[in-house]
Parts: sequence; C-alpha cells; structure tokens
Amino acid sequence: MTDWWHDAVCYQIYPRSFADTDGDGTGDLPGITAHLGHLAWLGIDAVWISPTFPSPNADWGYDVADYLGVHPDLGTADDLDALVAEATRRDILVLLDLVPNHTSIEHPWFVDARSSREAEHRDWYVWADPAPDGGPPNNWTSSFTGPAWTLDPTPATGEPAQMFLHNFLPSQPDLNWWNEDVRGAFDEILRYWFDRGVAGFRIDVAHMIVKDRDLRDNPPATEDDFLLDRLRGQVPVYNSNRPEVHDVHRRWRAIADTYDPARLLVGETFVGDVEAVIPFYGRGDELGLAFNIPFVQTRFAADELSAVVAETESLLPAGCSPVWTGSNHDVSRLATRWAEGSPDATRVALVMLLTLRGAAFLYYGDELGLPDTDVSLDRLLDPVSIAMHSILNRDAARTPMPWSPGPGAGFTEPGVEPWLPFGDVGACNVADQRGDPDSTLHLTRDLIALRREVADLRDGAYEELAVSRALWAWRRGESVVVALNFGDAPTTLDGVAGTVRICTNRGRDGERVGETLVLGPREGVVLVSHRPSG
Ligand code: TEU
Repeated sequence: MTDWWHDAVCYQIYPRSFADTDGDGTGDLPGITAHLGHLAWLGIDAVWISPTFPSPNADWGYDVADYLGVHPDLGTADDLDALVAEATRRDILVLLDLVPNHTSIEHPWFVDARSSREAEHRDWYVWADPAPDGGPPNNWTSSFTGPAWTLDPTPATGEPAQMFLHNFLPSQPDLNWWNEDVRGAFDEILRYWFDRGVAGFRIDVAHMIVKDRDLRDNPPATEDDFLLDRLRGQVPVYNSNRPEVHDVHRRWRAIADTYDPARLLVGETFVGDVEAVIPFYGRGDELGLAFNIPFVQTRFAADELSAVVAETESLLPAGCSPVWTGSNHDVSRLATRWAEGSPDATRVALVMLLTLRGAAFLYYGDELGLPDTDVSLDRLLDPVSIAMHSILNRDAARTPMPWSPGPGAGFTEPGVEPWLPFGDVGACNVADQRGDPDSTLHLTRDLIALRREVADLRDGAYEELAVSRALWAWRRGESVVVALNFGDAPTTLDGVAGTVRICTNRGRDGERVGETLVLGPREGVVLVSHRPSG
C-alpha cells in the first residue's frame, strides 16, 4: 500500500501569523481551527504547523523548553486536541514541528546539565574543555555565523568551566545524540504525539543531529562550495550530515510505521546538492519525505529548475516520492524570490509545484501569491535577521495572513497591532480572491482539484519533454502534459494534443490542442489528453 504522503498537498502554517482569536496580535491554535474551512475548501491533505511547544522564543519556537506542551501564546493542550479533532473531521492531517537537534537553554534538561559535571543530564548535551588558549575546542561555526561553542560559567560546584556546542544560537544548545537516553527520550516524544492523533512531524535540521564523536575540525570552504558554506568559511563535514544520522532516522521510521496510517517524517534536510538529499529516504525505511533545499534555492529558470527535478527523479529509489516547495519561514516567499513580484510568474510557479510528481508543500499565503512584506529593521523580531540584516530577512515571510481587506485584515481585531506588520492587505487577501474566479487562489484550488480528478497527476511517471532557457515541458503518465513558459516572449511546443484543463490565463481553459501548443509569456498549461487515465 502506498503511504498517504506520496502525492499529498501539504500546507505550512506559521502559527503566530495565521489567525488571532484572542485579540493579542499573535496568531493562535484556535485561529487555525477556525480557518480549517479555508484549507478544506482548497483541498489540502495535511498541515505542518511550525513549532507549537513552550519556548522562550529566542528563535520563535525553534528553541523548545518542553516537547510535550503547548506554548501559552498559542493556546492550551485542549486547543491542540480540538484542532486535531476538527482537522480529522475534515480529512486534514496535522503535522507538528520537531526540533531534535537542540533545546532551549531554558529546557529543564539543560538547566540540570549545566548545574554540574555530574548532573544527570550533563551528557545529554555536547561539552568540551576549551582549547589551551581558552578558545573553542574546534573550528566549528554556528549556522548563524560565529563560533559554535560558548563557555558556560563555572558551575556552582567550582569545577572548571567547559564549553557547550550550539550549531545555531548560543541559547540553542545541541543535544548529544550519541547518548542512548536522548534517543529514548525522543522515542517517547514521538509516541506521545502520535498517540494523540498527530500525523507526523516536520523534523528541524534532520541531517544535523549527530556530530562527529571526535569533534574533528571542519575543512575550509572553497569557491565550489555551497553559498552558505562559503559565507561561513568552512564545509560542515563533521558537525552535519554524519553517516550515523541514518541510524536515528531508521529508528524513528520504525516507530512511525507502527501507526495506522503510518506517520510521516518529513525532514528539513538542509544540504547543498540533490545527491546529498537522496540518502535521507534510505531504502524507503528512513524519512518519508526529505525537503529538497537545492530546488528551493534554484533560480526561477526553466533549465535550472528542470535540471534539479531530472536529477532528483533519476536518483530517488523506487517507491519514494520527491517533495516540492517554493517558500517556507526561512526564505523569501516564492512570489517575491522566484517570481520577482510578477503575478503571472507566481502562477507558473504554482502550476509547477502542484503538477510535478510527488508531494507539494505550500506555505501559508502561497495560495494567494502573497509576496514578502517589507519589514524594516526596527520592526524585525527574528534575532538571526537582526544580526544578518544586510543579507537575510526571515520576518519578511512571517507576517500575518491577510484574510480580508481593511483594519485587522481578518487576522486580528481592528486596531490591534499585529506581532509583525501587515503587508498590503488590500492588494492581496483571501476574501477578495474568493470572489474572483480568475484569482491565484482559485487557480491553486483548481490545480489541487485536478490532481484529485486525474490519476496521472497523482502517480503518473515524470518524463521530461522539452527544456530551453524559457520553456519546460513534461509528461505525467500517459495522459498529462505540463508546459511552462518562464520567458517574456511567446513560445510553442510541438507534438502534443489534448484539452487545456488549466491555464494560468484562465480564459484558455477548455481550449483544444491538436498538435502545437502555443504559450504566451509567463504562461503555464496543464494539458490532458482525450484518453484520461481516470
Ligand atoms: O533551519 C535550519 C537552517 O539551516 C536555517 O536556519 C538556515 O540556515 C537559515 O534560515 C539561514 O537561511 C531551521 C529552522 O527552519 C529555522 O527557522 C531555525 O532558526 C533553525 O532551524 C534553528 O532551529
């Protein structure tokens, strides 16, 4: 039997920014529950909710202080149960966001760990003596730049101070995944949520959790390396993507597979090339899906995107599905980053995401073609963006969902200042787009509905038909051809026939194509042949 996620359309919710029901300017879990109707109407199979756990919010929830709780800003455990129950009633699965690489500095495990070298949880984290000169024990840098080690003040016991490892902020100490008790604790965390009806987890930095046991130095980056590695000046050979991480993924998958339906583990496998993404699927016995970050980071050009897809398709083991996404809470939104503000290009991107083989993840607002919001330096709340504001603005993609035009945007009560500023809610909102059959929202919904209707869009093999700088066309199974024109000039594709079921220019829906498909500038077409496969 095929697992449910192979062709699923999932939807990432950044919970602080989805809908605020208690008028404090911050989104909450009842807000998500209240808007499940929107997601059911869209045809979404599952939601991934960015961290919901108690957290001091040094990294807005990605610094967890209690893996079994609910952040009071977002609601209560009962609110989460109610959300899962209502989602289940609407056939929507709920994925939470697990952060196993590190905890908050305020997690009771770390509070205990730093209290003494003899503390029960000391070895749950990665500690090392400083180098003889007092500096860090090795050259590892944090993913957020700067050394990955912080000296912890001498414990009250008077023992000499040691340094703890943090691959992210100093307030996010890395767990020690060589410790069997850490592994056991996370087994229990998985089971706890799976037993409560949670359908799976997005796993934060899934590739990074196990570190080199000997803490060896990383080699320097060269010109050929991944951009982030060049910025950090080193390739994270020893603090990331170690071979032993796969043991942990297999262990989690074994737990996930004991549930019915099987629980999904979708990894944030933040690696620089496609070849490195594939091993996270194992032989179908590791992560159910592994995010394809190279695809997200590829420029919006037919030849470049198609190359990533072709490589992914050629390397993935049989029975495994790719997963495609264009936006998330760490990058600029696809409407801005890929489409550079062009609504037509945004629509082409949505056709691409929703018609490639595999699972698709939309980020809240993608269904509207929502662009980034210009969040000025004085309004930034993400510490990483504040520190790196000349090159990074993660808050630009984390601003409130525009449900309607006017004060409050349907996100919060009129007059309430939202936690991050609104964008131009008059220009882009759910209510207006619901009323307009030509809108990007209706396009997204119709694409999802077509996936349900045409079996080849769910499980038909991907076969590249044509690629140039501007044109990318592929077949799905016997009956579907997708053709996207990324360019500014019209183009043609010969040798295809069928009915235009969906065109980004909706006026062409229903057009019959005999032999040659003509594509206008920045136009995408889903053509279904007259022998539909079901
Ligand atoms: O992201 C991991 C990660 O690699 C990114 O932080 C990336 O390096 C950064 O955004 C620069 O572009 C995950 C979460 O998605 C992110 O929100 C967290 O800040 C991070 O882990 C730490 O938990």
